Amino acid sequence: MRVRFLIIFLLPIIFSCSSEKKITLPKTNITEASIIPKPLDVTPSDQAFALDQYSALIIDNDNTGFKTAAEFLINKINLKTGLTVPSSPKDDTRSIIKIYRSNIKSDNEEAYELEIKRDTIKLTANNATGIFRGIQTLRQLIPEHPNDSLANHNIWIIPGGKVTDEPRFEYRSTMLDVSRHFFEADYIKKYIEILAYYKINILHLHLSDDQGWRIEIKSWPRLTEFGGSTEVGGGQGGFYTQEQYKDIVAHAEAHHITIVPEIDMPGHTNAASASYPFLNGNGQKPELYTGTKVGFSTFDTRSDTVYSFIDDVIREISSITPGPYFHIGGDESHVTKKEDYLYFINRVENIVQKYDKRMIGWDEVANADLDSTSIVQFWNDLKNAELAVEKNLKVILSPANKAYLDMKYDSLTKIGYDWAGLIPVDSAYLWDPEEYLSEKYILGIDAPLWSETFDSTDGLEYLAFPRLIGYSELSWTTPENRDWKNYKSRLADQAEFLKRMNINYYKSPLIEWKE
Ligand code: TNX
Repeated sequence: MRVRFLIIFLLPIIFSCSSEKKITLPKTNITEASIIPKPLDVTPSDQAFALDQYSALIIDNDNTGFKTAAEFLINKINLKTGLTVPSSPKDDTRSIIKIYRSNIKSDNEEAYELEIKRDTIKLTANNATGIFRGIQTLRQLIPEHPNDSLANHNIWIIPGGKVTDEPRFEYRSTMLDVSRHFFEADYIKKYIEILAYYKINILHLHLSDDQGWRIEIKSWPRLTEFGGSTEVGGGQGGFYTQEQYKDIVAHAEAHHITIVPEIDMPGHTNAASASYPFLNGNGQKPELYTGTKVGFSTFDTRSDTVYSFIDDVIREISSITPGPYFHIGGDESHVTKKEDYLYFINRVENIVQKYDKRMIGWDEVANADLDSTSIVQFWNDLKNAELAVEKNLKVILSPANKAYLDMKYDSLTKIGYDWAGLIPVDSAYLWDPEEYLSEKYILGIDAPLWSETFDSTDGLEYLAFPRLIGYSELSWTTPENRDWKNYKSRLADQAEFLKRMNINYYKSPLIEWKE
């Protein structure tokens, strides 16, 4: 009995210890891997890669961006598997992840190629951003659980084959409203980490609204001291100091994500006017506002002092924002006369350009005589988006009835709105940007999360996930590569990652979650 046990159970283990190379890995199929967003092209091979304690990493490039990306990968592998992958081969190294620059065919800034073979993984791109995107694909290919029956140690089996990938759109964004309810900088940093995993490359922060001003402006301190002191429902609000904002920006940069700051004006400005009453020009001193109605406030659009205030705000924020964009809001200015509104948008556009930024505004701004570099963000009125196209401007798509993360999933959802409709997980995914405009005018997609209806990060995550994951695929993946049934099963496989990250996602009954 004993001898038999030895032969049957121990011999294979002894054998595998003495020559690990002989381990036969189970068959894999990379085309069935649950990568989101789905890559442009995936070709399978039958040689899987064994990630284990004998794996190492090599970067043949001293470009710091490449090194930082490689360190990021080593850290994420460690968090997921517990392995410490050395950054150069050792005597016992048997498999190698190689990261290097090569002139891959695509000239897309974010393109990468990933080749997975028995003993090597090669990740190549023209620049560090491409490498970083490719790293996310690799992370997603590492199984959550090791195989512990092949040898006397754990092995994470990565399916073999080749991935050639690049995004469809350059602007793949989500917006977070930190004005209606405030969310701390540390939380924003965690959020950024999740966005990066799904290759989202823009985080648009809605930093001011009627209910609160959330970014320190050194030349106008009452904006945050007073204007930031409350929020919807009367909570204590809050704001980011410039140091905290810089920290968010740096964390985003480390994840190859650009922060787009928004100061919403001339409407949605009650918190600013409550702090400095000259801004509204109507002689009244507004109270702080903790309700949810919109469209009642406006700046005085004919006052030079107001424009020098705006100059200060845009100058200070631009100086700590490395990204190319500045969002001026411009929506729902219901109490601003049309001619005043148009005049205002043009003057503010000039200020944005003076600080070397490219202006973005909600779709109403298309009615102004805009510079060809300015961008219109469609949310509500398709006529405005079409007007932008007539003017040859680029458009960001955020159709409220498809892409608003604050819409309820169904009638039972306890938080969120339904003014633009209910958005279950399938209809959030099942549309194409070209239903609205032809592709050449579309810069990308932004999925906004307005925060009137929740004050906790649990609420935030419940509305954002899993829909945001679908928007990442809509903005990265070509229409030919998108398919609801296929997406749905890849989404089901995200459950373990979301759980490990402690994300309070909505367990939509449309998905057979694999927890
Ligand atoms: C419309 S979208 C707004 C926001 C609200 C949102 C609520 C847009 C440009 N304006 O002020 O928070 O609806 O869903």
